[in-house]
Amino acid sequence: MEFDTIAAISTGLVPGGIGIVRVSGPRAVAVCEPLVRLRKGALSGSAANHLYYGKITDGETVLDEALIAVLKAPHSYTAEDTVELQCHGGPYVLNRVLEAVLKAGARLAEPGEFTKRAFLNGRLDLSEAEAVMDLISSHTELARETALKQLQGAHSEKIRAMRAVILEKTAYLEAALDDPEHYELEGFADEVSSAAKALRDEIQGMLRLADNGRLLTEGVRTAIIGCPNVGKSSLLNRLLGFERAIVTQIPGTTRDTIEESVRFGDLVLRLSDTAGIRESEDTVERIGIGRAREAIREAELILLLTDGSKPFSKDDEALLALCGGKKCLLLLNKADLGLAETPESLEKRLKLPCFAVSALSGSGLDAVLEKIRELFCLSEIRQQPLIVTNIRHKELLRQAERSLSCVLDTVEAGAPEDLLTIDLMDAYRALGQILGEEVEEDLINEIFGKFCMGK
Ligand SMILES: Nc1nc2c(ncn2[C@@H]2O[C@H](COP(=O)(O)OP(=O)(O)OP(=O)(O)O)[C@@H](O)[C@H]2O)c(=O)[nH]1
Ligand SMILES: [Mg+2]
Repeated sequence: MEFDTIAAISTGLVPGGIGIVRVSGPRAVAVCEPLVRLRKGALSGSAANHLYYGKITDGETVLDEALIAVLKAPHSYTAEDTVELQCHGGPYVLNRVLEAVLKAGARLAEPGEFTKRAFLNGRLDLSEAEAVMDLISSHTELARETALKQLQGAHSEKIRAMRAVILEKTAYLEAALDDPEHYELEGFADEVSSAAKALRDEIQGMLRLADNGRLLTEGVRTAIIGCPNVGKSSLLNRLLGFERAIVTQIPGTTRDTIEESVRFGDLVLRLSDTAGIRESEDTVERIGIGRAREAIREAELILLLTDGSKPFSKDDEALLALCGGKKCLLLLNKADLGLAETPESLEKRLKLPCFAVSALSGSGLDAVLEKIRELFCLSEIRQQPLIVTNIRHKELLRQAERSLSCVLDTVEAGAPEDLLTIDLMDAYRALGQILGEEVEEDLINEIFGKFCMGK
């Protein structure tokens, strides 16, 4: 495939020590040649994979001093000839250098286009290329680890291994159907069935962890809810470690939903502190209460807070009913004032995990965080060699799972063997699309379009 030569600023557009203008394509060296003044010789005569010190010029004007890296295909990020101009990291300087490069004949790269080239040139498969974006946007150790494993091909390897099994079975089936004299089909359906079952189990395992994996890389959407004045905003502030929300002794203090993210080691919570829920005449408060209900709907975890120094009330009970079907923890706050009921007795009665806490002193909160880790299988996930976080991959895994289920049904029903190959090939194709095989161009453009500029 023949491409044109593209350029972009590959580092962030904020002042920094260095900033890089990357130029990639068959004419990368030719485009940069007239702009670069080395101490000795010309850029075209320079050795590959070396760094050179030189000046970047635009006509007579010296724009910057830079280190210039010349990388020759296929040993570069894009697998094409690449020149990296490592300039001073000021947005204005970098823009001037980029302009000069464009004037010299390069085209401005689209977002993600360098990575797209790496994919189209076969250096990365699609799953690996997508991992680049995940790595750039990772905020947690788990997200970073997962993205890097994916980038290094762990996912692709597993998918390829699964496809190899499917292909082998399909090939035998096809051959046997074509040439029944030389290939034995007797008992083969059972063999296909056990292979399909093993693959389906593996995929189901991946999907199960995928849901939790996403929560842990993006953060668990957590709503703090409760009646007015029970200490919701105090809890938010305590978890954040600073006074984010206003706390007063007046019920109805919080009117709007407040959202903040906080990290405890590997656990990331996207907390929303909500207005205390009660019947209210006050218009602003009523709107706030509506938002609190919405926060419950969107939450993946609910921390239902009560004033533990008072008995569990009818109002608390009504709120608990709102949380039906969600992961929910009951926190008996203000434990420092003495508890009206023990967490153990409430836990038995309400059948949900209860904790005595104090937003004032912070006591009891470590146990709550530990419980959340347990609820979302954090330690189990950490031990997994592989977690699928990409939504596109998940959908394709689901498709493959469905096709394999059809294979099992066909064998079960004793239907003719040629029906098996259709579903086997569907599963094969769905898995292939994770790697970028048989993927439509539009989809490729959409995937890379989500990348940042210069990547
Ligand atoms: N003793 C004690 N007081 C607390 C604790 N947590 C909160 N309070 C007090 O309870 C009152 C209400 O606290 P907030 O955090 O504003 O309660 P809230 O649930 O956000 O209230 P609304 O926003 O009005 O619904 C304040 O006077 C806090 O100082 C606690 O753990 N122990
Ligand atoms: Mg509040």
